[in-house]
Amino acid sequence: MKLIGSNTSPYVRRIRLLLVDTPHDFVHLDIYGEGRDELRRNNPTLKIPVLKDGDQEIFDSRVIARYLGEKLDHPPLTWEQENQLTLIDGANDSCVTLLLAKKSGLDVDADVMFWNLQRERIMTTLRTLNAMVESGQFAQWNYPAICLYCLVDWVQFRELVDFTGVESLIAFRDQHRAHPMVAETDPRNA
Ligand SMILES: N[C@@H](CCC(=O)N[C@@H](CS)C(=O)NCC(=O)O)C(=O)O
Repeated sequence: MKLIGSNTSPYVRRIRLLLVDTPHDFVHLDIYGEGRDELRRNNPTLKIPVLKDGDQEIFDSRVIARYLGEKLDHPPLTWEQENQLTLIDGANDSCVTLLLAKKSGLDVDADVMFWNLQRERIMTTLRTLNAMVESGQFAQWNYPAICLYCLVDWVQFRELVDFTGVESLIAFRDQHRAHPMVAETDPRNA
């Protein structure tokens, strides 16, 4: 099995943590630089992660997780867990949008509808996730918890969000630093 991604992407990190006990090759690509041709060859959506298992190619972390879940005999996610992933992905997608806009030299703090919508979504989803953490819904180190960890740690690393009022997310992150492969996949070491 081969996982194509980058060593900073939170979407890739979640699959690396899911594959912790599964032998695989990890290929890091600089998707905005010299790795872009390789990305073009591997995924027309031009996004990472991509999983290759023999002749089977799988795009999108959510589908990769479902594929691996079936292959590795993990129990399927409950509808509540699917909703947790949708909340995490909602925040994560808007944060990626803000980061790419910043890297493009745009003023993401401007009071304009597009940036306001991203910031509003990020804060409504993070507040909901913060309350879920406080009510014990992320107590187990399972796939949704892995995804939340990767989101929070990456958002803090990229300095995209003020965590005032959602500090339980930081406490959650700090509690889970010691799990296998978490330190090895830290985007700060990329
Ligand atoms: N829904 C996708 C999102 C993946 C995604 O947005 N990955 C980012 C890297 S963190 C990416 O490839 N961005 C490239 C781009 O937006 O041009 C998934 O879950 O795999």
